[in-house]
Amino acid sequence: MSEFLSSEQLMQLEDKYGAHNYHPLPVVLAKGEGARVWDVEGNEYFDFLSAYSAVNQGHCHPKIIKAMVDQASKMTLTSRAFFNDSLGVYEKFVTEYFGYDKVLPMNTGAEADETALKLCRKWAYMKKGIAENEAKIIVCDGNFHGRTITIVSMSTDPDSYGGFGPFTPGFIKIPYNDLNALAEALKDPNIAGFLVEPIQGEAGVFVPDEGYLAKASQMCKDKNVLFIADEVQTGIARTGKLLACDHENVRPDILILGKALSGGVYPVSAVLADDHIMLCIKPGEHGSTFGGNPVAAQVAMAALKVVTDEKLAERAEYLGNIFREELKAIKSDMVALVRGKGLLNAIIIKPKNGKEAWDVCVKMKENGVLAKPTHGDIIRFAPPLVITEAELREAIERIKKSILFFE
Ligand code: IF1
Repeated sequence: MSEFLSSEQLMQLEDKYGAHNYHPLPVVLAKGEGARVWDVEGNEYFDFLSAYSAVNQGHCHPKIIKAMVDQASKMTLTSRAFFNDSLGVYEKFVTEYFGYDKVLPMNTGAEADETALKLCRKWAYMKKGIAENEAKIIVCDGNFHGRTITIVSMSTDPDSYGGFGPFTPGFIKIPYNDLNALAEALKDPNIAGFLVEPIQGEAGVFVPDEGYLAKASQMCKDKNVLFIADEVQTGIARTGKLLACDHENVRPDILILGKALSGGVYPVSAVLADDHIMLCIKPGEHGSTFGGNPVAAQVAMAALKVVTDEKLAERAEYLGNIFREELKAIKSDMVALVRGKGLLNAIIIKPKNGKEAWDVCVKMKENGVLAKPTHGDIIRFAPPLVITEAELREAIERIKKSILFFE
């Protein structure tokens, strides 16, 4: 094999040797720094996906990389059979950072969601007094929480669940952003929890009505039902606050974090809750070989310090307003709708002359902006939060040019 493989050759390798569970944009990335990435041929792009909001702190943030390299050269993994000298320090840091009694460390978002579901069920039996195996958890149509069997059992997207049955029982599906449906579902005394994304990401950055989260959380409290927020994608400054729930001063009973908890450097996820909930899980009842490992602990602390030090929430708020304003001003009937919060945004593309969101993304790629369509007609825009205003404005010009190309 030659030393340098072209984009074409690398794409062929993935096609030939990798499972076909993705359909990527035809760009092969080799390097990243801040809001910019480069393909193997050296072409430069603005990254407007940020690995689905994992890279909020920017690609290869030097402080996060240093934390990882320093720790990796000392000790990488002990398992939880033994203590390690990073975990407790991280647990103190992360619980104080988000304001909870306890954290349960995992690796991926899906694992953290699964953990939250198990914790909620355990609490239902130990504390709420629901009869064994009768607990139900309310979820929303259009949700995305990951890819495991139990998680796809909650999904209403046939691409996610189709062909993967039989499914895990115990979930009640209601429409998102519908408080009447929630009130109706909450009448069942066997409801243990309500699992919700503060903004639905996969559904195309669907922002619920103002007041939805606050009212939903209060309704859960009234019924002694746990309000469980999946902030895997919306959390860690993405929407202009540390958590998307902060926009409505909602404090979830169980908080689920992933992705940018590590700045996209390493798989780090977490479930946070207070003692009366978290201590329902006892030794031996849940865990993970890699969860809470020393590298993850050091990386997450560094990643969260960057969020504070570089005021990433404030940046997301400020830059997001510019971004939506400028995109709404594009004079093209292909732009049917612009929506989002902070730097988590999307546009709905109305097809024109047979050209749709995919074609716009291919054109944007040619013009140096990377984003990915979802559901055929939606393009998500989520640059790293460290993007400068000048970079953002340059990227907006490229996005405009790409859309106007089809006029
Ligand atoms: C893929 C979408 C984003 C998530 C929320 C849990 C997880 C995710 C709210 C699971 C993951 C991802 C995974 C990624 C695509 C992606 C995604 F398009 F599907 F909806 F971000 F927008 N909760 N989201 O958004 O986290 O186990 O992956 O660490 O390729 O599946 P994970």
